[in-house]
Amino acid sequence: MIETEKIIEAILIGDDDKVKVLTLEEINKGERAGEIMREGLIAGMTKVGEQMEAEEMFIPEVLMSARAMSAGVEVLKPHLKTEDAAVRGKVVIGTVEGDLHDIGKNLVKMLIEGAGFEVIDLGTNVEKDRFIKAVQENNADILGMSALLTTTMPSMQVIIEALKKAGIRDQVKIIVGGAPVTEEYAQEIGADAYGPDAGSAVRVINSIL
Ligand code: B1M
Repeated sequence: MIETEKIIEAILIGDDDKVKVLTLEEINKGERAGEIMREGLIAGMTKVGEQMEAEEMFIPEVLMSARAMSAGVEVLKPHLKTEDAAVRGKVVIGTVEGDLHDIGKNLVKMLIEGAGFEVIDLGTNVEKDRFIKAVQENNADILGMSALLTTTMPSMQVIIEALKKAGIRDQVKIIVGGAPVTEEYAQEIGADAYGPDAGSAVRVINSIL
């Protein structure tokens, strides 16, 4: 059984070394990487979010927790990758303008790469022209956009409209995700797909290509 409470606690106090050690212990015990991710690391960040909302945690502590989670993700990375190494398509991905959240986007990127796609990661705070340029220059099959703030979600629609204006909307499939994004919202703004989490994002990409 995964020692979820210990991992969650280590994330809450932002102890990256401890998260690394605990994650490794679970792997060595034979626990599945995806489950350690969900029940330990993501559950830890969910608690961080709750405490942030209740003003029991503040930005510097949240950043330490984020760093601790990333330390665990690094341990899990090789175990999450599949053996499918053939390049199956090109994916341009980024977090939209005004938004600096990248933990979820990085997880999605990691799993997409693991599924055999080439990923061009534009990072965070990506404004529309950079998305459009990257789609054009790389002749991308998929454009993935992440947003974690209700205030930055509308950028996704702005980018889709800009792709239409540039005449390249139909050349690329668009998937959107991030905590405030929903299936309904994805449809409303004209995206092709919505990914509620990293695992589903890979499944959805496979199904829309
Ligand atoms: Co921020 N933050 N934050 N934050 N932060 C949230 C999002 C918030 C919900 C916290 C809260 O109040 N409860 C809240 C947003 C409220 C809202 O808009 N409704 C919030 C706020 C308000 C803010 C600031 C405005 C705070 C301030 O300054 N006053 C500020 C904004 C900065 C900015 O972006 N301009 C801010 C800053 C930060 C930090 C920098 C401190 C840090 C980010 C560090 C980093 O990313 N490098 C941070 C963090 C860590 C969080 C919480 C606690 C955790 C986010 C996270 O990493 N979750 C978050 C609360 C929460 O979500 N519980 C919060 C773990 C991650 C694995 O999940 O990102 O949801 P998630 O990704 C999932 C899915 O959503 C999906 O798959 C992923 C894996 O399963 N997914 C996709 C994501 N992208 C996808 C793309 C896809 C498909 C699926 O296709 C392309």
